[in-house]
Amino acid sequence: MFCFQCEQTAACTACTGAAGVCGKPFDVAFAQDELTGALVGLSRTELAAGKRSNRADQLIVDGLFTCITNVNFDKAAVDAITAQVRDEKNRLAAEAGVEPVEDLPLGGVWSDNEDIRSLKSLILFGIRGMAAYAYHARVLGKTDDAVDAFFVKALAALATESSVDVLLPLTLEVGEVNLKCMALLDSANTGAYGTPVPTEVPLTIEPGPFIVVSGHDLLDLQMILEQTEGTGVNVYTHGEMLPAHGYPELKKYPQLKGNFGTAWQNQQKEFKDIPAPVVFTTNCLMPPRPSYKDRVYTTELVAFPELVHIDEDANGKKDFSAVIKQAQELGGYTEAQELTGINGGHKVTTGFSHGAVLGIADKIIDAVKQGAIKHFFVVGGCDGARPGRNYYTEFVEQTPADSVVLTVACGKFRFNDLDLGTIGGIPRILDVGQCNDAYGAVQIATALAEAFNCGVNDLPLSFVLSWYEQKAVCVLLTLLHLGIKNIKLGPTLPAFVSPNVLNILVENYGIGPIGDASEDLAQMLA
Ligand code: SF4
Ligand code: SF3
Repeated sequence: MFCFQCEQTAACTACTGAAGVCGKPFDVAFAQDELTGALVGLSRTELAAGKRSNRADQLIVDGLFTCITNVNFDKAAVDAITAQVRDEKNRLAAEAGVEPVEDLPLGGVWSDNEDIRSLKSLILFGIRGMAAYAYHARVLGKTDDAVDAFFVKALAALATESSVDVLLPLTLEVGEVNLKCMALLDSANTGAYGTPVPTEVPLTIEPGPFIVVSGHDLLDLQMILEQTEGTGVNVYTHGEMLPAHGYPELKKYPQLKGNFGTAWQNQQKEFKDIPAPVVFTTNCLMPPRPSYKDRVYTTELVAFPELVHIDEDANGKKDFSAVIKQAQELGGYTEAQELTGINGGHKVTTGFSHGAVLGIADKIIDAVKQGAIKHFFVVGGCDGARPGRNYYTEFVEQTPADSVVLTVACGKFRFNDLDLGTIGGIPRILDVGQCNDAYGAVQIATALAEAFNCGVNDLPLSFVLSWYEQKAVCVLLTLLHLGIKNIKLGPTLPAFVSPNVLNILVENYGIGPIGDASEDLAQMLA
């Protein structure tokens, strides 16, 4: 196998053995390459036919999302999508009277000249990330033709383009289109569930049966909340589901009690002993240990052999009664469990969406004018297992008292339980939401720049990002597309960025690796 798409790739180079560091076996890695190659064949056939189909749009989103790290470990599930992709390709070709284009063997991409391989990887991994966002918008009934058309263009380019001059602008176009895609998801989420409001989320688990819901998909959480009503079963978010607490249409359910656990990499330890089932709606699923395997459920594109997978029926509804029944049988705790975050805090806050923050924009702008707020930091991105990630806790702890930290994605669990106080009633840590809510962080930054009549790069604002999987790749490309300079990235730089491509990023955008937290901070404040 060959896979180097995530931050924990073996020896910071590539996973090439019998299984990846994430636990993905070689046969699943091959199946995912085959699926991706089939998506390229489908896309090229659509271009030859001069038309797309809804079915193909859906399959492309599904196929790309399936290959994201920690989503799908089930070869049969991957192969089933590949078969549907090929069927749709042949159907489309026959309908249009063109020859179906052959699938692309991905081995050729992995063994290409390192700069071409690097740019194609940025494009492929970026659109995989973007597909996850398109998927969540799609389940809420929202699509954007420009986004779906771009998947086709980018996939086809993996086979047809081989020059830096074409691939480099296409890489930045991933960022441009991903901005549209994040905006689409933002409107889908706020349209369905309202504009998030600042919300305090307890970390205490109350007595009685409960379910833990992980991942990014708010529709799944909504269905679980509807189905647990009146059952006596409480619901706790986990990982990237935490920001759900801020949405009015989700927080209205009294059984949505709080958040359990921290970021994904701690799940094998955290899930081991809980008397409750866990539902994974997206990444990041780790191979479940035998001690809790019978309590883990998957849905959507998440799959792992032998775990119970909950599929939707013809009306798009899912039946979570097996999960609810198991929660009742396990019974939960008999006494309240006062759990804490990584730093010992008993609660966290979320819901500082762009809608909520821009609602108090006057207050923030006044605080800046009066010198009460001197600097903003966006500290966001994925968490992960590498020890160097303590950087992000140290960094946030050391930010000065006259600064505000905006955060998105699961990396926040390194510091979101810290009590850094408030500035004129504004909390110093503002959780904007999930990784896709990087869109909200961008909206906030743009509004600040407008208020001060300057560019985003002229603001006292610094970006400190952590990455793990492919959604971080598309978000990073969006920030580069917006011309944001001097981003610090860690804990390591992606293995798929070649020295020449890195040089381009450094020269044009001043992007650089994280170093020592206090030195980096001093440099940003200078
Ligand atoms: Fe390795 Fe990451 Fe690929 Fe898993 S997703 S096989 S850890 S590079
Ligand atoms: Fe986390 Fe897996 Fe990336 Fe949406 S849940 S950010 S790592």
